[in-house]
Amino acid sequence: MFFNDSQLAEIRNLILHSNTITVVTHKSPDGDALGSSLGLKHAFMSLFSKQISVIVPDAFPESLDFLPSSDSILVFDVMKEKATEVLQATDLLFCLDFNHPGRVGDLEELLRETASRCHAVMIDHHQQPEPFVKYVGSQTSASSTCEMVYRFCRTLGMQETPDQFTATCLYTGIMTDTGSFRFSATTPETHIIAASLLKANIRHWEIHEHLFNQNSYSKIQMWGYAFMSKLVVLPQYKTAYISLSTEELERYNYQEGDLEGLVNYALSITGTKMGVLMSERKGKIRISFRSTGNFSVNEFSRANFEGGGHENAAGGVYFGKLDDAISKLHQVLPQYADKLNA
Ligand SMILES: [Mn+2]
Repeated sequence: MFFNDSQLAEIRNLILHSNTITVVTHKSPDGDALGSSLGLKHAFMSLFSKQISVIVPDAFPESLDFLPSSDSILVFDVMKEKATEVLQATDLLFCLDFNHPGRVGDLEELLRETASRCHAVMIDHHQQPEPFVKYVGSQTSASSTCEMVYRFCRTLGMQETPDQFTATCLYTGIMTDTGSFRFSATTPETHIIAASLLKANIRHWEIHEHLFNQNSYSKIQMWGYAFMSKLVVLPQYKTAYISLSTEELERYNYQEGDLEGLVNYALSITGTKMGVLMSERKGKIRISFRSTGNFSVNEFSRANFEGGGHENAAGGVYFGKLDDAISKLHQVLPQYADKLNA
């Protein structure tokens, strides 16, 4: 367990005596971010009859609309006033699926303020946590934050098989963050937890359907275009990358989440050790890194693209033009040639 017994006792006490509990998760929230946040919300409802507010920095993909109570989420970008009001009234804050205040975008200042003013708990599985809260629940080996939230709630008295709403949320995050149970962080324990969640009679095939079988025609066309015209393979560095400009995204009617998973195809090319996806958003370049084996994209992104994450999956950013971001990638790769070819 990522909290010791005395921390757990303190946190339980805080939950019991708090009037306003709020969950915040990271920017561009994914299945694990939303699943853990809404999962905690539903679990606390059953366990303590407590209402939790969930705040996300910006919009989430429509494919996650099916999550129970997703309509109650406050999106900071478009509901600044209400979200600020809630955070200012918060006396217990949960930070889920991120470990650095820089991961919440425009919400950062307000988050730092709230975290320093009230009691705050982090539950997260990314590398190198920054201890900006008192209770740092970090386990970098965990498959997902949802798996951690499951174990956390179990210590608070949750049944092995929780209610259907909680189970749906937690299953979604475990499934998406493990790449449908195939990434190396998937353990026997992960499967045991998933099995316990399935016993709540959740409709797991529908979850899969929502997440992976709802592609728009324009998205599939964009992926085809990316593969045909925008995929660059650099065999000398065992690296493949895809870059997409705002103009290209708009040409294919880009919707939030449309690029989810695309980077894995760059990595899937035989002989490739690192896959990179760069996309131009509002004047900055958002970057996804994936790797296999012992090449750490966490370190690579931290050193060159102001990001980080996991050893084999990380995010980054470049402030400038897309062409310059590509040049920077070409420029730094030679320093990593040995590691990439090891
Ligand atoms: Mn996660």
